Amino acid sequence: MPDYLAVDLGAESGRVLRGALRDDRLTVTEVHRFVNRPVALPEGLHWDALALFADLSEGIAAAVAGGGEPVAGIGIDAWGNDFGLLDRAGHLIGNPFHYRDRRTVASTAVVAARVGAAALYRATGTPPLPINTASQLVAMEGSAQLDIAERLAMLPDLFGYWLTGELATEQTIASTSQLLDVTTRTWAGGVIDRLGIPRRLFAGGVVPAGTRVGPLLGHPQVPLWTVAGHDTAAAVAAVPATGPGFGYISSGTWSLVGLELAAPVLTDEARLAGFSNEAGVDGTTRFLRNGTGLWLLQRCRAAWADTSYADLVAAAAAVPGFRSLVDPDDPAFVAPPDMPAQLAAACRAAGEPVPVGRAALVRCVLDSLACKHRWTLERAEALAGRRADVVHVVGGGAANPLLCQLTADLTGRPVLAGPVEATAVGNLLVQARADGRLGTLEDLRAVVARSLPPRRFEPAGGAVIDDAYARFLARLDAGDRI
Ligand code: LFR
Repeated sequence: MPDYLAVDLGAESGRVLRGALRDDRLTVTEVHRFVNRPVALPEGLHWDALALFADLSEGIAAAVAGGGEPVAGIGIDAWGNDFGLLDRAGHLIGNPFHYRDRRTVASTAVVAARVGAAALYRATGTPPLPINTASQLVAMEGSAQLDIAERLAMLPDLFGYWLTGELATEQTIASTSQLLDVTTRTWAGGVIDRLGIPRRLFAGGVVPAGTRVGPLLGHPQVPLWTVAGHDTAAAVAAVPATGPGFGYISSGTWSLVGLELAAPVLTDEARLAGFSNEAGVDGTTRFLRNGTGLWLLQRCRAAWADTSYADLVAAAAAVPGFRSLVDPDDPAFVAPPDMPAQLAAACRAAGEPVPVGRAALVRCVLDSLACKHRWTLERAEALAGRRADVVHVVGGGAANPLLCQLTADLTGRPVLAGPVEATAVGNLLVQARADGRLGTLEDLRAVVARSLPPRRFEPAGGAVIDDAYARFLARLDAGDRI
């Protein structure tokens, strides 16, 4: 029985993992891990695409040469929105920008104004967000780079192109652009024209997850498959749900909180509440809101340098909860130079007690995230007219027991936590299915539930929780309070 390789790129690190599917159980082993270090240049914040490619290539070479079962495929997933531009010779033009680069602060409103906010949402299912590919391309208007660009490659597709020489644009990652038609899942030509973005960039069309792209240049016996190229789509495909009535939180740098639906919700209410209708595998819609997640904790840990997540979370569990609450989506948290100081400043400005010490700050972050998880889940339910009986937490946050317990307490639903490696698991299982070894999405999820059973957290409930949530609501922008 052959194995599969997943390249899983996250904002903090990248990994190459090997997946073995035997007797309907998946075993995942990490082969190679590397840091993802964004680079700030005077003209903007970039991803180091060449370093990422060198690292992932090294991981693939080690996995293919490493003995054991032959490798029958490889798939790449990454965060959304970001892209490289290729010139007419197929060469990368400049360094891909990071979605946190500030150049889109003004262009996001321009995008909405050119198409009309409501029309744009009905066409693409995506609300105006500065991270969107559309906002980035409009910010590049008139640049020499855009002038000579012939094709746009979303990041996982760019790496796939470098591995195989073939450029295929995968549907789930394309749906993070705000340029994909939410109904037909093909490029939204009308929107692209209204935005003044050159149509030629999108000439190649879009293919679904599970398409064979071609053999790897360095390893001709190994094919590249499109998987769910968007990490969140891969993670949601790997939710070990046993029935339809579930909510999910893909919890990492971001908290993606939402529901899986058969059709998009394109109402003005959904748009104004900031919900996206992202493409999932098999025609599903990921109706979710893109919220700030463990980024707050990641930047605190980076500032403190000498500590581990496990120690910080254990310390936070030992201090009193719900003392200080902030809105994780406060724009001041997007890219502050000093996150602990920014959190303290936000508490001070809101009249909340300023957390003293690391444990209290981490507690403030996790309490606030759990409150925002509840707000987002309830909004999703109200907008979609569907209730979730359980909440699946997948991704790095599933390894954070305090965050999972708080999320159960706040949402009042059982939380089923795991797998932590959901993105890689989704990536691997989409390949195995494309290779003819699995059937429906439910079959994929049953494999996950069998192989990596989730940990259950029961909600506690009580007056403390209700009071905390009422205080949290007062911290939100007036338009967001419900
Ligand atoms: C999560 C994620 C989110 C996307 C954000 C930025 O890793 O892919 O879905 O909104 O990163 O691209």
